Amino acid sequence: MTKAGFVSLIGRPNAGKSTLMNSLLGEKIAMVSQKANATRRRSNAIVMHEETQIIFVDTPGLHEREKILNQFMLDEALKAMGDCDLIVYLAPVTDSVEHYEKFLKLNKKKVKHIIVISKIDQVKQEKLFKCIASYNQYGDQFEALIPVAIPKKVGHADLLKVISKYLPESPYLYDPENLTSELVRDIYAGFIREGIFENVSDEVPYESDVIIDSIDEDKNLDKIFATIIIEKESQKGIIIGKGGDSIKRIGTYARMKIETLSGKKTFLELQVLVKKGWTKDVNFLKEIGYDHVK
Ligand SMILES: Nc1nc2c(ncn2[C@@H]2O[C@H](COP(=O)(O)OP(=O)(O)OP(=O)(O)O)[C@@H](O)[C@H]2O)c(=O)[nH]1
Ligand SMILES: [Mg+2]
Repeated sequence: MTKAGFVSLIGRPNAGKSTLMNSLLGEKIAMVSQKANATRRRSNAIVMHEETQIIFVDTPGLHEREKILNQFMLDEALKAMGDCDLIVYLAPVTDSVEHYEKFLKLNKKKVKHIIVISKIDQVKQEKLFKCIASYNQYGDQFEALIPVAIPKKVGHADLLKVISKYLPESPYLYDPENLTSELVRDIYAGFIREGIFENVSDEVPYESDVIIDSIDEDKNLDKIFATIIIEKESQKGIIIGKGGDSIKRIGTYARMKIETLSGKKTFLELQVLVKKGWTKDVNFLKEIGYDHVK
């Protein structure tokens, strides 16, 4: 009998949720950034481990809700928490246990969870032991605690094994050949957003978004046309840069990620659109896919 189920990756911004999902899949499909609040919507990766199909659900980080978009992001995480077979609660080794206590309160349905401690490659062993000890006082709440160093894949095998143990017997829910059920256009939009996050500073990454206008696929070349939306006229100069160098960097960055995933040469054209106050415009947010904004 095979097993299958949904495993939500939950944790604070910057904990490493998207990095972990990509790493377990062995392909980069989710955007990642050194800057917090990178992920805005749920996305998934279908990982096969022996006879178990694990559908990881990446989520936006748990954070205070300030703007409409942040509320949407928090709701995305809460929905994923309540609607899965198992939660992986991810926390960097440097995080205080207080954040875990807050997570326990948010986990109203008391869905079973595993604690994963990330970034252990960045601290001495003594710090890791102290961290583990601080979670051990809640030993009756979680099923397992697994330290990981994601770039070196330390802890990955253990994690997959433990997750498999807690998933229900079930036929596979997706074709095991598939990497994800996400649309290619959403994955590519994420890569362009990552390009913005990694190449532009200040508030611009948080006040911008990406719409894929069209993808023309050919045997040897994919042509992708996309629009970067920004809030203010003054941000246009920042996105475009001197002589267009900034938008060129963003485009090259995203194109390389796209080509790695598709295995094809890609032509990517980016244009910029100023949409004043778009992050507060509920109708516009709905239009571009933030479907349950309020
Ligand atoms: N050294 C090291 N860096 C890590 C590890 N895990 C994640 N990172 C880095 O941490 C940063 C944040 O990673 P993300 O995967 O974007 O974090 P996230 O939890 O998805 O963040 P949000 O989408 O903002 O909620 C990136 O720069 C990663 O490269 C780890 O185990 N070790
Ligand atoms: Mg993320």
